[in-house]
Amino acid sequence: MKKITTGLLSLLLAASAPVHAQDTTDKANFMILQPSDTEAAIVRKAANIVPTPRQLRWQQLELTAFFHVGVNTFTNREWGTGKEDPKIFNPTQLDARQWVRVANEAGIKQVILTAKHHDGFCLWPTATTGHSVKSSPWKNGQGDLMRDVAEACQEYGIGFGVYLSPWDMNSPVYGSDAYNDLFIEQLTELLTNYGQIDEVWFDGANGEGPNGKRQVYDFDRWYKHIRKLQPTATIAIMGPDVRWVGTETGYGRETEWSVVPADNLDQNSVAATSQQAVAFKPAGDMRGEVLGSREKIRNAKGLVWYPAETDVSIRPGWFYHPAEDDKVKAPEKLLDIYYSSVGRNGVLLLNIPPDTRGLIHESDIKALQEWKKLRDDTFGKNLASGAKVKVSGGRNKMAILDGKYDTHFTTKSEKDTTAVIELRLDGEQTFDVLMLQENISVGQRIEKFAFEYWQNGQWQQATAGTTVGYKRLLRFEPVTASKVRLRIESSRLNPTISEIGLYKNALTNGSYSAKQQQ
Ligand code: FUL
Repeated sequence: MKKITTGLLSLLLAASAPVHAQDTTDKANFMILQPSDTEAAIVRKAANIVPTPRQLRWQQLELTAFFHVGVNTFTNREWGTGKEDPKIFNPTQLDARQWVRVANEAGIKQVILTAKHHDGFCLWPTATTGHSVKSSPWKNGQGDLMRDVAEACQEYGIGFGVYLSPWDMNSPVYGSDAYNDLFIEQLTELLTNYGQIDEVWFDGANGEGPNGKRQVYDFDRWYKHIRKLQPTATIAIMGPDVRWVGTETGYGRETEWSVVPADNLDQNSVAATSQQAVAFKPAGDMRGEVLGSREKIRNAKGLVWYPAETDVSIRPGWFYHPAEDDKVKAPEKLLDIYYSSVGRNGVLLLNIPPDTRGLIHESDIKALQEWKKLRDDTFGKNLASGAKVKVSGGRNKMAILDGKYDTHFTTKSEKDTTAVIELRLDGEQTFDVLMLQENISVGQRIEKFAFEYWQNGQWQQATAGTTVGYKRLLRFEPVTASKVRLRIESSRLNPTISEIGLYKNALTNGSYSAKQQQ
């Protein structure tokens, strides 16, 4: 575990974040703050920072999966050494369609394959090294796991991403300029031979190679190359589009701003109009409690849309270990993680490691199926649908119940930064989950809200929160009422609400207490 943490710690030393062209309106993916900007001007800028199309697509996936597989699967290790004999890679029943089918049936919308982990073993028949599936007995050296997973994703209609470890314990050129060239070649193979690639995931680990040397990674060059070959792919973690949430527990922040300070935006980069042209390395700790509060943005030099991805494994380890077959996370735990990742303005990246047969193990399948059922049973019926909506003032109030993310309610003018939305429900309803969504293509704005129900002649608070973002889920003790209201108490500019949902958690005793136990 310590080693993993060390790997992620190095993210902070060299992470990169996005720079994209500013458009002619007052909306942009990033903004420079001027010394003359008043606090109000800074808050206004923050409220007008929006995701790029690739970030918006990624955010709407909500659920994504990792497949960690490689030589470690066969050595029963978490990190390899780079000295493994490729002959140990010998899954006898490998079926990538089964992996993707299991993920798809669990409602997962995109999967990421560890094409190369830190040990350097490549799961595709690369021309850059013999240390690959080509030298393994699997399919007599004729196999290509990238191809198998890519084809399965196409068949099931889900996204496909690639994890390529910058750290390579096997490559003889690691630690020299030649390695940066080799890495470019590996990217070229992965990004040109397998159709559309939707995410490129870079971990921050930077250890020693076979010569005892460390590599200076040429991230900027790699980003430009990825933008050229797969312009719609998000570059995650050690990349400009998606940030690591800061933990591997599956639990994101209660207050999660997708707009965060970027102190080293460079004026020349900002002037550039091409998305491919620029990238910068954000300074500072991206693991703090709240990253984008007014206090945090007040003294920033720039602001950028840099949303959080919450990665966690369904098992204690990232790779398959037989001893963990009975340690697969329970469906209830996965549900709690769902509330605390997707429900906290994040995208969940759930690792499901294939076993030595080359299959997703039965224990994992069972947990995923039951998790999906819990979500379906909870979210299948919006108890707010059919409600009569009354607002304190504003436009398009019925958009909050039309089931369409792209339409939203907002207040009359930019200056109206509070709102009350009252719902007269279709009769008395019992519920214990609130779902809120802001339309992030307009910006992330809500800073404080409370949700109340009418009982005994007065309003009582069911729950309250700070940020909403793309999606916010909040659990509370079951409430029975026919009238509820959302009070938006503070927003950076006119707030938007795309959707409101009220649900009854399928777990009658457990969901709320599970949350309390965290
Ligand atoms: C970490 C790696 O060191 C782990 O092995 C795993 O791949 C995880 C997702 O990222 O940094």
